[in-house]
Amino acid sequence: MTEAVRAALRAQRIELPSWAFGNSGTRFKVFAQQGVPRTPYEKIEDAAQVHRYTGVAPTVALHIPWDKVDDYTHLAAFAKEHGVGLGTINANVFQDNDYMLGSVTNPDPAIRRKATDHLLECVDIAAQIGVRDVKLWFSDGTNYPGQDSIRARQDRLAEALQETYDALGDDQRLLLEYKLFEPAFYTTDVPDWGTAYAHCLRLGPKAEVVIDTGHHAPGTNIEFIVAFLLREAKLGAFDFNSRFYADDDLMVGSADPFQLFRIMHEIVLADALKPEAGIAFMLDQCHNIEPKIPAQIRSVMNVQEATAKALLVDHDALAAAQNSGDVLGANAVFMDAYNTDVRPLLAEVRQEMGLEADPIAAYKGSGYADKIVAERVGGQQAGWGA
Ligand code: RM4
Ligand code: MN
Repeated sequence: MTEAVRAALRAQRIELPSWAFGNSGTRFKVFAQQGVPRTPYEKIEDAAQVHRYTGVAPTVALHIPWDKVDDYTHLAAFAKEHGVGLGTINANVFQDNDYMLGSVTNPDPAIRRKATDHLLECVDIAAQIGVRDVKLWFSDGTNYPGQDSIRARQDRLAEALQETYDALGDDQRLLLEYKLFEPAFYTTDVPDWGTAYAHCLRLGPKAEVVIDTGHHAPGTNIEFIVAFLLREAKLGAFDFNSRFYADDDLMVGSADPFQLFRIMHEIVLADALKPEAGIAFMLDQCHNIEPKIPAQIRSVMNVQEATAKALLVDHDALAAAQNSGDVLGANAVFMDAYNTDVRPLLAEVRQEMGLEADPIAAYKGSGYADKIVAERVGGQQAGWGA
């Protein structure tokens, strides 16, 4: 049992978002930090630090156009030299003036064309570097009743998704992400998992749903959505983060570590933790007031801790209690696992992997933070919209 748990923890993979390393903030203020990357290359250097001390974060998701470069194969080679690889390509059709009334659902066909062309560009970039997943999130929606036809917007969305889907290579996937609201406040065109699921179902097997943990109404039972989509083989990926109120993008496992454990329990039950199961576990976070690299390291550790606890659930005892109607017994088995301190186990797993037991201390001791502050002077820091 213990060796199986250790092996699963060693094999776990968590993808980092390039944008977590750039400056970010709220609509009120972005607090710039010293040493922040100025180019996609520097973001990859920082992401490589997270992998170096955790050993389980070997890929970096890109956001286009924030990470636009002339030569993606060169960027991929650079990543490889730094011990990491490029991951999911994220489309961005939410920051252009043309998209005020929507991107792929815009009433203007010329704007829809421009947006869909960007999605196709993302599929092409992914193909150039041999990346499997293209992730789509749309800010599209309306602010006022009557502003546009809810139903026509679904038709336009379906059309753009179909064209993008048709461009996918055999080994590629389209990942469709939903979000309850914001920036549109009255209707959102992909507001929930049901809408994303229905579109993916029509598209076919290469289209799957992304669950961003921050994109639900307060109190939503996310593990139910996880269990349902896993059963339908339509769960493609997670965007992990934490929320207290809305799309807060705080460190995963910080607001509600118990929820993260419950999610990982469904993953373990479905044997979907291993990379071959095809679920991409990504972070989608912004670090507005805390230093970014250690915040990413902490986030990876939080996912590892929830995963370790989920792996420790005694499934035989749980099934026996469930099947005999032992409500309290079943809950006790579940809570025993959650209440286990898995930090010593994870420290041992890291040492087995040739890493230091405490990744945060190891990073702090490396001097990297001072080095980037000294070296990265001048130039334009990366951040929202950069
Ligand atoms: C969106 C969504 C996407 C992410 C952007 C930055 O709210 O979560 O996944 O790419 O933000
Ligand atoms: Mn997301």
